[in-house]
Amino acid sequence: MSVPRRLLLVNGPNLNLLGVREPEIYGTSTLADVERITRDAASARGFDVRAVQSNHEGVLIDAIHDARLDCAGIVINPGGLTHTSVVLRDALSGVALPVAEVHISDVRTREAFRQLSYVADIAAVHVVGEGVAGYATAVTRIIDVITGLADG
Ligand code: CA2
Repeated sequence: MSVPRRLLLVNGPNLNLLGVREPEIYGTSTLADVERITRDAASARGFDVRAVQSNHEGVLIDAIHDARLDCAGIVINPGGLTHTSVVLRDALSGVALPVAEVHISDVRTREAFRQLSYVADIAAVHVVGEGVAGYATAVTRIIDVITGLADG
């Protein structure tokens, strides 16, 4: 079976507030901007994007499970669930698609609790601290993994 030319973009809890609160940390771009940046980067490589953002963990898990049917990879900013959620990690490893983990801020230089990611060791691509442009980086690098141009 051929590989679908589609990515799932997942944005976790509170990322709907992008551009509305805490611009000093997360910038002024909105979630709509993030989705456009992601679609444009994917489109440049002949991929389309299904985007989901939710403040509810189960909605994210269901979207990840559904990606198994028609997506070739997942670009995810799990938000605060990065640092807490075994459930999200299990969903990602369960579908066995290549994963790119993105963080807008540089989590390596913030509070100690942000240094732990339950997703990091199952992700093929990691992008941190590039602002919302990091989503385009993540798309390019995960498509390289999907198409065999890189091994992550
Ligand atoms: O830097 C990132 O992208 C984070 O994943 C963002 C999460 C945070 O918990 C992670 O440690 C790092 C927070 C998402 C909430 O986003 C907001 C945006 C604007 C205003 C308030 C929250």
